[in-house]
Amino acid sequence: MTFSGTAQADAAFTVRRPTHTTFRSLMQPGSLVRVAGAHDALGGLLAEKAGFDAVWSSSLEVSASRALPDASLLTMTEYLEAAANMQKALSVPVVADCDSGYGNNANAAHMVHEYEAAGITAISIEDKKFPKMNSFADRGNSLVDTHDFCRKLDTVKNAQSGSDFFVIARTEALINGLPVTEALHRAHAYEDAGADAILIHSKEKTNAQIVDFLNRWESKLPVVVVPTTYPNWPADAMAAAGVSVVIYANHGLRATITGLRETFASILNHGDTTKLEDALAPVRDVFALQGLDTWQALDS
Ligand code: SPV
Ligand code: MG
Repeated sequence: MTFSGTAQADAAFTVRRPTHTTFRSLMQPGSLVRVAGAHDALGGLLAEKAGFDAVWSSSLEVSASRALPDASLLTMTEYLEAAANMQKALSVPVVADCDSGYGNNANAAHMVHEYEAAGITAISIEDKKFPKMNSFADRGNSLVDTHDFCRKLDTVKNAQSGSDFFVIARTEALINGLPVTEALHRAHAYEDAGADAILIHSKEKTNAQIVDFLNRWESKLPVVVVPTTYPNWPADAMAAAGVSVVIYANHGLRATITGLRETFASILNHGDTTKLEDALAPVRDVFALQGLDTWQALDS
């Protein structure tokens, strides 16, 4: 095909990365922002196409995708690469799970510079000591002193260059068996230190602890929840209870594990793939997710 030089032809020969919204722009009073966990661009894209407002670059998922525990084994650079690769493919914002900030205050400041430069508009840091362990692991974490975490938050907020960058302060007080009063005390202190939202995490089997927290939360600062162990809480009820952001942190990963296990077992057990074909995404579907037509047009 010869290049015609018209505006129409230009459009046909263009591939552009999507431009993405900021996480802060999603925060509207009274509305619930729904976020899905992922560990790569394809998982993030499927969440976006399903209608999620944002994607959580989960430390559990990213480390599991390397078949490693979520225990500060990967470096900041490796987590950043995963988050940045997701953001490059998406129009919705990525919320990067930055664990405890990858070290001391200096590490956390450097982290902000790097994440912001990579186009990430929201991060979460938690009040665990480095190295951290996943919140649901039997051998848990110790928390940093409230004052020390406030200094880290203050450092992080002062390290950002744009006003849009959004910092979620996550308290693990309930995870560590401390009472709701301690979680509230920490959350209010983190607000005073400059946090843009509070993530209150719990490993209880019901939402009772979180509802108690919300009822006693004397602030307009958005509250973020991660209902992994208390799944029985519909989104509209969550919003009515005062939740601003819900993160379904690892459901994509767990569905992938189930799907791959069943698929691989079926192939070996049946001797061929006929039992699976109807349930599998066609290769054309893979091509569509890759944007193959648009890329092929560049050299056609
Ligand atoms: C993650 O998805 O990595 C989280 C949530 O931080 S949790 O696994 O519950 O700690
Ligand atoms: Mg995590």
